[in-house]
Amino acid sequence: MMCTRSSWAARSPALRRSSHDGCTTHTLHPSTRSLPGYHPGGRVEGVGGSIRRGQNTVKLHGYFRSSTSYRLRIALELKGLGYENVPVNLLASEQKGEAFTSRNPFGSVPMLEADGRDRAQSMALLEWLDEAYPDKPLMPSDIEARYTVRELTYAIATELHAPLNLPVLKYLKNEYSQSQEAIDAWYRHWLARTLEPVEARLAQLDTGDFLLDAPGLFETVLLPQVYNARRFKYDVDAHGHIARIEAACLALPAFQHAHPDNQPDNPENSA
Ligand SMILES: N[C@@H](CCC(=O)N[C@@H](CS)C(=O)NCC(=O)O)C(=O)O
Repeated sequence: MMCTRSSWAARSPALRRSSHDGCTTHTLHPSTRSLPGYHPGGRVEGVGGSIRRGQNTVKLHGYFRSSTSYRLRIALELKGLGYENVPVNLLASEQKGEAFTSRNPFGSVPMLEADGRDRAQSMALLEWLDEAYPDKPLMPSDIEARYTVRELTYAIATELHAPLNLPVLKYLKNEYSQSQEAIDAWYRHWLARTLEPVEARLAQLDTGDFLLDAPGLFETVLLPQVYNARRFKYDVDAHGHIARIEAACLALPAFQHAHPDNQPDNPENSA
């Protein structure tokens, strides 16, 4: 029999992490921010009190609409960690320039500059952040609950994000001469293929506002994908559990601060 949310709790108290809203004292004033180019050497924007390990301030090199950068912003906010935001303009292909690829050979965002290293790959980064900054963990301590979080999170990160990534969409358009209509259909096809089983699993688990009792790794990876799904006019509301978790997350300051609408490199926020 499938383990429900309530039976988990009864069998495994470790599942019930202490609740926190991920609220930090950061105040964002997007409208007062400029739209900087990629200036990796300089401080572009401070957000709240930056975390320091050793002598280094953590810097997040990202793009406001990048779902993988959005993951990192949510995680940093949930953990209450300040950071410097270094915008990388994907539309200007700054991620492919020598200044960036000499530091991150993947040529993609996010890149986290932390502890004297330039770190790439969002899932590795999320796991590293949780290990390096264990306060307000993104993962529960119970092994079965950790498995559940990973099952759902990695379905989204590996099966959903990969075929919907911008270089894939560009390749379909430029190399295979696909119309925007065909690309939109591709996008919705792959969304459904993963969001439907995720929704079914959430129903089996009888989830509430969050997968567990506070947002963690799953919500950190889910929310950016749901944001993209809505941009592509996918009917997210047909998935009741996913839509409810989305609404509960968006009500929290941590998710609001991390949202693409509130980023300094969002052109809507330039004066
Ligand atoms: N597997 C990588 C994927 C990163 C990724 O695809 N980033 C996108 C933005 S969401 C990007 O930089 N795209 C520009 C490009 O690849 O040229 C990760 O999880 O960090």
